[in-house]
Amino acid sequence: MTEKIAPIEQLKIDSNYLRGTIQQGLADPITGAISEDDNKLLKFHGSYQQDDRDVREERRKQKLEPAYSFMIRARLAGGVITPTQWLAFDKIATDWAQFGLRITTRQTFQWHGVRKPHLKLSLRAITDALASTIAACGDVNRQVVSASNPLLSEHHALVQYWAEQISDAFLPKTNAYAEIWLDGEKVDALTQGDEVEPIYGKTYLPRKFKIGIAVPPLNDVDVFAQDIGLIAIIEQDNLVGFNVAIGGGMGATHGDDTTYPRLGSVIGFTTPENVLAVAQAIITTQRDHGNRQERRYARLKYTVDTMGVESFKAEVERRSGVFLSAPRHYRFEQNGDRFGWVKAANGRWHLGLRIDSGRLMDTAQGSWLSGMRAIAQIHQGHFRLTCNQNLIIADVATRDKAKIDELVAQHQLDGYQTQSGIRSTTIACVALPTCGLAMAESERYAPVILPKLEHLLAQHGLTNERIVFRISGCPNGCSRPYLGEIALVGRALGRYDLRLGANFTGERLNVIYKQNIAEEEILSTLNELFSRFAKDRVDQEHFGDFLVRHEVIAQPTQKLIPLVLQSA
Ligand code: SRM
Ligand code: SF4
Repeated sequence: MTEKIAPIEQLKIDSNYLRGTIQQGLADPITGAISEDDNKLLKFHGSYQQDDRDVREERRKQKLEPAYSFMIRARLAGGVITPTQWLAFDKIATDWAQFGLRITTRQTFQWHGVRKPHLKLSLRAITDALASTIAACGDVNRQVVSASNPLLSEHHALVQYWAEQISDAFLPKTNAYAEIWLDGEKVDALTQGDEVEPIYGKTYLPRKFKIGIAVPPLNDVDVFAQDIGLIAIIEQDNLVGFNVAIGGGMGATHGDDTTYPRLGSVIGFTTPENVLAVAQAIITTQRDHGNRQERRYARLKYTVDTMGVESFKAEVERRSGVFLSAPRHYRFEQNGDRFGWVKAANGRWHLGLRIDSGRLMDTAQGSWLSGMRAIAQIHQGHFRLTCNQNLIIADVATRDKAKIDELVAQHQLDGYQTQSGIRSTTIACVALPTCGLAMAESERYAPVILPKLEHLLAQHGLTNERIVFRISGCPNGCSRPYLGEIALVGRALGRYDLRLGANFTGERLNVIYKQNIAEEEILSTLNELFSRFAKDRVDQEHFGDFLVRHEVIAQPTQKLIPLVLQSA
């Protein structure tokens, strides 16, 4: 007997290529919401219905419907945007959204709190700015993330080219997007040709799918957290190809050991010319072998573990006709961002700015929205969003640096100059009040816990120590917490699992050190470990490595990189 498919699979089949009744739902003035089924389909268009959880209970008592609104996510391959796009996005944030602009952990913008009547207007404004939101969420390949900064060297520019090629190659082909949001107008990159989905078919993929490209020595995309991680291999100053890692992913469920974070397995090397064929073979293998009965096992990582890495690789080679040769040597040095001015090979400048949890709003701590608007009005180059929720003002001529510096200082965007080591690496996911899955605070907890950690670190002379710190409001892991040297993963309001021991380069997962603890215990536990670290570390040893060497935590079980490569 064949197993029953998950309800969402039937919904996709019945949706007429992602149309459902979204259009009718948008036109219904009685409610601020759309139907549950349409909300599932809406994700494929790059938006989620949410409600303000801060007022949920109060509204329930008053017998009001929840305060519905929509989150919108842009699709920006490699996170590159122009000043004109910046100004258009800023206008959407100012006119129709509630919490400014938000840079995500996948190098794009989100807008939160957009009301139903403004949803179509916002998506239209995004496409008018020559961007889109298609397939920014949903069971499809999302935008491809890629190493910052695209203009730093010729290799970075080439890698950006490949990120765009791959991102475009796996866009859905349905006309539904143009029909619903653009009144049927054809927009070339969005609606190419006939309405068939040659790669996805009617049921698209079993689950979300993510691709990222890193350029060593910087693992700023967390390449081993991607369904497909591509590691650019540069030999004799040429981009000769990519090592291919498959089956990375972070999401897990508390108390369910059958779900787990996993680092990508490196299965081989391919040349740039073959990378699209290899990616397509991986995607279609997942399409055909991924679990469509149990959604919690539907990510590529479970398909890879069910089939076995070797069989999966053989299937990819068979489908693509490409032989994957032995992985080439590479070495990562860190997985966070760099800050301040960096001069590129072509003499142009790039300024890396740190943003608390990627949230761009005007607050007492900095006028991020108006400051960046003023910069976008005069900037001649590009902007680049990073996977660590930060921002690069890219491609600046030497003569324009002083003006940018002046605006940065004027709007208090210069915190990067004085930040502590731990602050420079911190990522916190959105969580409350918009995320429907949050169990604890994250973005709003970061400014509470960080000064306390900074205080402890200062007492041990560790203010400048860069320790990768991640907070997530639930185990889904949107801040990639399983790659934090220190991580807090939400269990309930005010309670977190404390995880320790990932490494500084994003190549080792951490493990749970203490479960379900509150702030006092988090701080006292870390205080003791910081004290030991300050006294007993050797040379430049990182915190996570120290904890493993001293067996404070067990050696994590999954070692992803064949040792032969690490020591090569
Ligand atoms: Fe995520 C779901 C926010 C990156 C793993 N994520 C969600 C939702 C949409 C909640 C929902 O399903 O109702 C969150 C919306 C919150 C809000 O109010 O905005 C959400 N995820 C985010 C963002 C905005 C976090 C951030 O602080 O920046 C990131 C948007 C990225 C983007 O631009 O596309 C974000 N999410 C990630 C990452 C990190 C990454 O991809 O590098 C992960 C871990 C990697 C992975 O996919 O394994 C991640 N998000 C999840 C999961 C768990 C998936 C799984 O395999 O179990 C969920 C839940 C789900 O899919 O059912 C989820
Ligand atoms: Fe929401 Fe959980 Fe993702 Fe945080 S990790 S944004 S709480 S789904």
